[in-house]
Amino acid sequence: RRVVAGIGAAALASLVPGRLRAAAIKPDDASALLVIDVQNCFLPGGSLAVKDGEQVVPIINRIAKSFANVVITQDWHTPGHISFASVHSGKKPFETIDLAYGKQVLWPDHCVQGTDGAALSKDLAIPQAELIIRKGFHKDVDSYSAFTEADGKTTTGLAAYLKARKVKRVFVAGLATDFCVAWTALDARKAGFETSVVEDACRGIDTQGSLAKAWADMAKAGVKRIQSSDIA
Ligand code: VGL
Ligand code: ZN
Repeated sequence: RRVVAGIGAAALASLVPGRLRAAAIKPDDASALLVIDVQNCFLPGGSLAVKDGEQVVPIINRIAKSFANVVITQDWHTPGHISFASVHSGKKPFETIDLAYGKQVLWPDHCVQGTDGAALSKDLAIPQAELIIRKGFHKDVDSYSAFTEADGKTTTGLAAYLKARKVKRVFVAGLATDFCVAWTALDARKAGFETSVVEDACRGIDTQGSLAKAWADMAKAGVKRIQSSDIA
């Protein structure tokens, strides 16, 4: 005889910690999906390829069908951008430097304006997307976030756009979890949006503990961590 009687296997499974399924989320007209930096440079063969980055594309295409409002971002750097290791003598990619606005991770050259590497993945299929927002186009300032540049004050206009469209909730997906996705989600909270990151619709770079730190910072800021299967 089983120890636990009178409870079905499915109900029992739902009691196992970590197995609790969130109630299905149905995006409404006040919800927007932010699709972050699904660009060739961050995909296999790209100059700053994120491991398994291509796996987010079909997931994003699927969940995007549930959203009336979709905003896509593009990292969009000048040649010789300050975030490129190649412009700092003696520095290599993934090292850091101190800039006027704070600590900056240095990257391989990537997402240079107008190049094929900066183009959105040709497999991204979100025809109803309403806005493509470009960021990181000031040569001396980086911008991981889709809302505010790394100087902490120059805005991209995205918060004002979303508020004008009466958006209250944002869902963030794309590349990379620990940089542009996380910074976008944190700024979304600062701007007063209910914010969820769709974990399996993102992949991370994970340099010097950045992925764990990003999830900790997001949890502290009240960003919800959800899965694509939670979205109806
Ligand atoms: C990103 C590093 C440099 C990102 C952009 O999209 O997460 N990461 N530029
Ligand atoms: Zn960049």
